[in-house]
Amino acid sequence: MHKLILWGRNTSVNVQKVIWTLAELGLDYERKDVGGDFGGLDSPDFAAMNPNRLIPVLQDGDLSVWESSAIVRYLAAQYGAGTLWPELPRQRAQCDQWADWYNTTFQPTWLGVYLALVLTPPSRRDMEAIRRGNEAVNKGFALLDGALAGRDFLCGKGLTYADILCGAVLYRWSRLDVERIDMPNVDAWHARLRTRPAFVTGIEIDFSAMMARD
Ligand SMILES: N[C@@H](CCC(=O)N[C@@H](CS)C(=O)NCC(=O)O)C(=O)O
Repeated sequence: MHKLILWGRNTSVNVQKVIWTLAELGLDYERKDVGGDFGGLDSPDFAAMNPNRLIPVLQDGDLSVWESSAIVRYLAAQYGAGTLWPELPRQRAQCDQWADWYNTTFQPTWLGVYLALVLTPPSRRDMEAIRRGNEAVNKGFALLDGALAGRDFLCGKGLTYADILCGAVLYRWSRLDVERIDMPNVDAWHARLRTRPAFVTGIEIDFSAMMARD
């Protein structure tokens, strides 16, 4: 069987979603460090795989896929039918609802706060904008907390691609100095995810070197 190749540095949360998925599925793959200080996104070869010139990119034989959600869904559908990829369209609709909400609403919200905090030196931070952004993030966490009441995972009893797409932020967010709401169901979900070796190896990657300093 040909080897899967994942392009992207492991400090990118979008790459981490794919690393976590590959590990959950027990797939053998090679990861190539590109992006950030590694560079490599401007080469013609990379553009041929991803004309949008961002990471992650997955190669599976002659197939190249970019956009982390598309990659996670592809891997789940191709290699995780019945587990990460629920069989029934009505179950997948629930997963897609969370996946699309995460992509269109939640990630842009938390990423704004993250970039304003982590990639901005302390003396140049706009703390009022950070506070307002964090309020919106907490509304997202409140939504997740309500959805997780009485269930182990977002779409039922087992881990699906919805948990991977929405849960990849949890480690990063837990390391930031921000005001949090009380969210016992999200905390329990996070604790549950932390029992999975694939989560720990894929997601809990120190990013302190990326923090901007004065
Ligand atoms: N929506 C895209 C976003 C991809 C993206 O913004 N990737 C960032 C890393 S998280 C990137 O390639 N940045 C340039 C770099 O790392 O050099 C996805 O989910 O894959």
